[in-house]
Amino acid sequence: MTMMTGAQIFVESLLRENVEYLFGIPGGVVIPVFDALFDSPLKVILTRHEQGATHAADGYARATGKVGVCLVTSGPGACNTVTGLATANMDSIPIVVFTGQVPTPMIGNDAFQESDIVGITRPITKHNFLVRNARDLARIIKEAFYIASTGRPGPVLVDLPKDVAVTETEYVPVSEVTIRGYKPVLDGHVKQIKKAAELINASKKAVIYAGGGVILAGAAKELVQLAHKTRLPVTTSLLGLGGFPADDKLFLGMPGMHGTRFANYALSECDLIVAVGTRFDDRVTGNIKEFAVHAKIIHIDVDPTAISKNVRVDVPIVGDAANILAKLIPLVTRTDNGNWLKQIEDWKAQYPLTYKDSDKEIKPQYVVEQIYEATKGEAIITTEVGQNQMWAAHYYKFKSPRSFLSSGGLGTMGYGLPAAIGAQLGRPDKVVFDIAGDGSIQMNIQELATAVHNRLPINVAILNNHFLGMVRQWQELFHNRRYSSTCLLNNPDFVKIAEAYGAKGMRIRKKKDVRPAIEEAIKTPLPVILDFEVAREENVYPMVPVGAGIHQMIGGLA
Ligand SMILES: Cc1ncc(C[n+]2csc(CCOP(=O)(O)OP(=O)(O)O)c2C)c(N)n1
Repeated sequence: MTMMTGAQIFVESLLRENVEYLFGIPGGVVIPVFDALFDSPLKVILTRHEQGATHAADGYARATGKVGVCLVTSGPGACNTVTGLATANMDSIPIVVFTGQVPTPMIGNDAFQESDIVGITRPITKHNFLVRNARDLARIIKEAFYIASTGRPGPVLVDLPKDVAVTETEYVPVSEVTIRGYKPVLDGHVKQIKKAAELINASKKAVIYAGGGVILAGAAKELVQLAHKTRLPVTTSLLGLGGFPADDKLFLGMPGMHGTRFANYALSECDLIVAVGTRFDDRVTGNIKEFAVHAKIIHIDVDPTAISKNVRVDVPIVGDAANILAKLIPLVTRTDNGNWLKQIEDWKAQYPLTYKDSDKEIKPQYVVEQIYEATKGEAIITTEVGQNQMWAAHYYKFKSPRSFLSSGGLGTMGYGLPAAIGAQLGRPDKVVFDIAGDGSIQMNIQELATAVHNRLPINVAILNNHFLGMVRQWQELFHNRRYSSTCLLNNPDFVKIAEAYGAKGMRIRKKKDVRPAIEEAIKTPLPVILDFEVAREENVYPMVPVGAGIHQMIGGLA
């Protein structure tokens, strides 16, 4: 019989899950757990804020496909994970967050640094646990990793009271998981798959619309096979970027509010949508009454509750996308869609995704294009939220899955820098860029210390327009240019901030200096902040105004 403390069981269980990194910050009730970690091979990445820890774990998970792990203290530490949990939950990212809790006899007594984190996070986690007894710990950790990473992935929180961590108990390793009521369906219904193939084969104007689920399921290869065999054009949601190579002739870019004209026209005119691992977010559909009015819809998703939630679906198929596509591919044929492809080519020629470049000022789109060219499309790009995110999505041509990491569902400013840290730790072989706004970067800029301490050569490209740009854009277009609370006139000197943290900082004011600065940053073995002074009132186009159908775009013809 092996006796161990809860803290020792915690370490042992994480090692059995092949965890390499834990992101977090210690505090009173988790000191025993951190003490057990001190002698273990697990590497703890001490962040400067718990929100940073959760986004770093999330970035690690998105970049590697493994589960990201956090460990924080009770009360304030636990509460600081809320935004990271909500971010991971909206985008179906597998992370496990361990929070310290006051000793079990004190729970509910407003003890020092107590918060009901299980109650607080119930609506923003896939599942959460309060561990009441050290004997249950090994099983709960096994279940937490299993739930986070199977079916539709998502964040799981495990609340760990201090007495559980210090109590000695018999350690019995757990290798099997059976959870009543939790059995993700992976196979897909054969008859439904056949029906889907018939619809595809009969279609004349079909479009494949893929989402982040394709990347999560590892189904990118099958998606390419399906598209090539049928000759169907492919559009991907923001989170699906990289799920289909952007340089493929069949690629339409992203649809929706800031989608390409040709993707939006294709979805509006098509006779069939083959939706894979996507949830028809309102940013994609626009006015739902006007969305794809001529189309039948096939929807493949591992989460049955995502199907028919936002749009009516003709052929629902519940299961793992890679699995289902592999069964679908032998049943489909090359479709008779020559006229449709010709129509799409015409739209592409008539309404290309482009912008008016300038030699007098630096255009933000130009910066993204230069990052793309300098990294040959091989980098991992994280983004903050706002115009920077949309320009990154449009002008970096993502070739492979897990190369674009961005907060889609929640739209979390402050995501990009910590996510870049997680991504660089998980993929040390990759060049990592956070494409940032001057507003967003200030939300988690303290994580520069984490990057410097761990000597991570991440690059932060700030598209500095001295505005909360995306909000300013809406104010310009829909509120008569009344720039209420969107001017950032007292930004700090980002070069000095970089230097103060021990990173490298560069300010770029001229177009000719953009590319050399990017190349220098890539060569620098330290974190680098590139502060690009860009055109201040550049807009993201095309744009679908709120309430309009996605065929009703404004701007975008350069
Ligand atoms: C945490 C958080 N607060 C507020 C917002 C609302 N919001 C969306 S975009 C945006 C402006 C972002 O400005 P900046 O980071 O400078 O990027 P830009 O749009 O200029 O590229 C704001 C405030 C948000 N998405 N997240």
